[in-house]
Amino acid sequence: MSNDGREGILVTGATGQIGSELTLALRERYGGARVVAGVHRTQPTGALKDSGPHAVVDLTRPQTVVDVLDRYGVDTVYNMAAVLSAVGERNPDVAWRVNLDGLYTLLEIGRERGLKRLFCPSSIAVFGPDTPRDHTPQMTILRPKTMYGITKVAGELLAEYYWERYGLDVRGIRFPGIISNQTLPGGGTTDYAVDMFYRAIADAPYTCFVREDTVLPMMYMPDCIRATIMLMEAEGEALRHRASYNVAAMSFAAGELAREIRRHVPGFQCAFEPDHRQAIADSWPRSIDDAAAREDWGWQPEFDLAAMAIDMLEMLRERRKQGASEDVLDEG
Ligand code: AKB
Repeated sequence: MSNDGREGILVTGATGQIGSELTLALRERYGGARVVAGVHRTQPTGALKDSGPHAVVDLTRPQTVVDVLDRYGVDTVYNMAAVLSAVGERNPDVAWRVNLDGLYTLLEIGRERGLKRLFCPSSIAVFGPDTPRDHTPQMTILRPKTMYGITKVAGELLAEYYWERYGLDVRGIRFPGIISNQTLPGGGTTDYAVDMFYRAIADAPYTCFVREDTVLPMMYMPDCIRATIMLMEAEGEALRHRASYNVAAMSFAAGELAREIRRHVPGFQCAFEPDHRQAIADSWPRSIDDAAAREDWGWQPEFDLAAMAIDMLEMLRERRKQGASEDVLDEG
């Protein structure tokens, strides 16, 4: 497979929670002009707009993808467009179309046009209530109960099929809940972990939508970006899995996070009123065994709960001081 001198990179979902920071990190690493922010409904602003090109990419209209690949000589795609678990339960049809039909479109285009590499994130949502919940193994039962999880299991299998049948180099990670201070997540079950910080920093109380004793695997955004780039740059021969690597960084109960935040924001008040998302959280692992990622491509997280909380609060305080996104920081 030749890439004909192409070296452009496209990030779909580039204005989303992971996509926005990944695009900036890739531009920093490979040069701004090489990395195209693929946007759909939301236009890029600030650094995302100023540091490199952006273009409309709508995975339901394959020609928009092909046009961008041609125009920017793209040979590598990071597919960060996704409908997450909670929104996916409200709109299962949209979750299917975006997560699975969208992936299928990219895989087909990737095969036809000889893409060098394609990153397709998966999630701990591939696991379900029949999966062992502690130190969940790499190879285990995948019987999720959410449409989001179903699309992710099917996506992992599709990716593997395209690798084995067509040699398309598809790679992916089963992300835990991602905690970040730049772009808010949208519609996930693990969003409470981010919301809690934003409320604390605004001196506002928070009502958490899962029980205090709910333990889920989480990861701080810098680790998420580092893991993604590490896997994409890893030697292919070392990879025993394709689009399904377990990765872990930290696991904590929702109540533990509230207590950790309170160590730095003493007056922070957090109540716990579980809603429909509790059932989703209860069907996911409490902790993840990521030995395969550590062995195959040297994965090692840098942030635990204490280090992440300090950095999150520092970054959010800094942004608040600069008056940036006051409206977002104050959002209830
Ligand atoms: C969600 O909560 O849906 C996501 C995920 C774990 O994939 N953050």
